[in-house]
Amino acid sequence: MSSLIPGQTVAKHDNRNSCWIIVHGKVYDVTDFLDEHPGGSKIILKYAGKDATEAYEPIHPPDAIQNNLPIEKHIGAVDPNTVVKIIKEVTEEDKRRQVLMDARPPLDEILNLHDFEETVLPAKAWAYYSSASDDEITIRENRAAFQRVWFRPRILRDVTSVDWSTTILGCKSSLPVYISATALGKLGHPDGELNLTRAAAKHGVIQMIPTLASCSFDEIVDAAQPGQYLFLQLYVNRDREITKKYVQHAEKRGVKALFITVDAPQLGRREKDMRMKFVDDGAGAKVQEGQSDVKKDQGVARAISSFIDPSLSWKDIPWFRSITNMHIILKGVATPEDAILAYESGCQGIVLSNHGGRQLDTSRSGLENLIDIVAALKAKGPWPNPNFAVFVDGGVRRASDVLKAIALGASAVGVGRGFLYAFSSYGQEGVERAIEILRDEFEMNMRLIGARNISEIVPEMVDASALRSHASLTPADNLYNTTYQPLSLAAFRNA
Ligand code: 173
Repeated sequence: MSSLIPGQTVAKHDNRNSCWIIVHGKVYDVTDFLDEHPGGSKIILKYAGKDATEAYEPIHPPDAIQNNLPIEKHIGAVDPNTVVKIIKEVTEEDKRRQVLMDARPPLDEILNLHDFEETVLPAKAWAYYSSASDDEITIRENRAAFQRVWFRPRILRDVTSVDWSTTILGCKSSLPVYISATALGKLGHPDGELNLTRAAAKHGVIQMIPTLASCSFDEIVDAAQPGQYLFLQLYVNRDREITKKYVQHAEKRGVKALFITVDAPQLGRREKDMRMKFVDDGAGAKVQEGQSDVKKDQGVARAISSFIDPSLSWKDIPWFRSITNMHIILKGVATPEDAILAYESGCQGIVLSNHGGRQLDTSRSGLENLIDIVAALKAKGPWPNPNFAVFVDGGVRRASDVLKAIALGASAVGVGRGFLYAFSSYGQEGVERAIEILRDEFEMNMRLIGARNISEIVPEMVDASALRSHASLTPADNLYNTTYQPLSLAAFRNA
């Protein structure tokens, strides 16, 4: 066994010509990697010769450095007794957050999913999570679309007992809702995605694990209870061997379905997130000074997404089928043409999604696309089709939103940000509270529309005639509008 490296030795490698950093107790020589770092070299140099774990952790998959840095650059384990503890400076932003955390409403006063969105989040997390692409038209349309669908409730049906549980891709679920994948959970809460795993276990909800989780895949699966159902969201790597290993490992560990993201060959420009770079303490400040080594047009997400393969195509689907027996679902389908291609290529389902408004701005909502897509699928095969599921996500905050999607043909609905905000502000308990709120809303709404179980929610229970009318007037969505922060223009200096 090689001996431990003294912190003093590491500290000598504190510059561009020789740059070592410590991450999770291991020493790495990143000198040759400096110029390749997607987030720029300045941010690494800030930690040259020091422990970078705290800065590294929330925005890198845990094994990123082991997997990407050549093995000869792995110097060894540091002697923990010799590392100068970096006392994290308490910033104004940390103080602001603490004040907000202390002033949070108690959980029992949180009455709906919007309540979780009041910005208790660190500014960086909020910018990354809440942002959407370009003018953020689609993210707002995702909510507005639900408001253009109206209920046609049925009465006098003895709704003493109502049951909103269902089966999603063969997996029992206490809600017709699954937790959709969102990246970088530790930006919002130190336990990251594990908050979701633990809450999902307690309440019989299915979690979709993101490829770019802050926790490692195995940490998440290890935190799950025996028999707990998990899905996996997949970003496909340019190196297919990496993807193959990842997918097969997931299958071995019991994941039931693979949701391949197909709407992100390049990440959308999320300007709130990009602007955050300019106020960041590290790399961002340097950008302001006009240094060129940080790619200015990158927010957090773009900086870590360079492995995603834009050449992914329909030709790859048989390959996925050949490497796994998991259900294969395409996440990010928006047209009947592609829905039919997915069906004919042997997938087990699709998610009608615009990636929470974070990809192609002014793309239509999943809910609106559902109408044409269901019509096209009906013309092709049995409906509902037990072998082909149609999911919707984007803008879901209420059980009534979910019921509308189900009435129009969705099997279940994904909620991403709603749960993300819940754990960012309140940890696991927040997620549990969010699930309870949805459960209460399902109970009430099912009774009020006259459906005793999911199969009684039928198209006739909604009037979607206004859904296609993007100009129709709807009452203002006050809760959403209150937490929505308008985009802003570039800031003047010292103005
Ligand atoms: O929407 C996203 O931010 C996202 O999907 C993503 C993609 C790559 C890296 C991080 C997040």
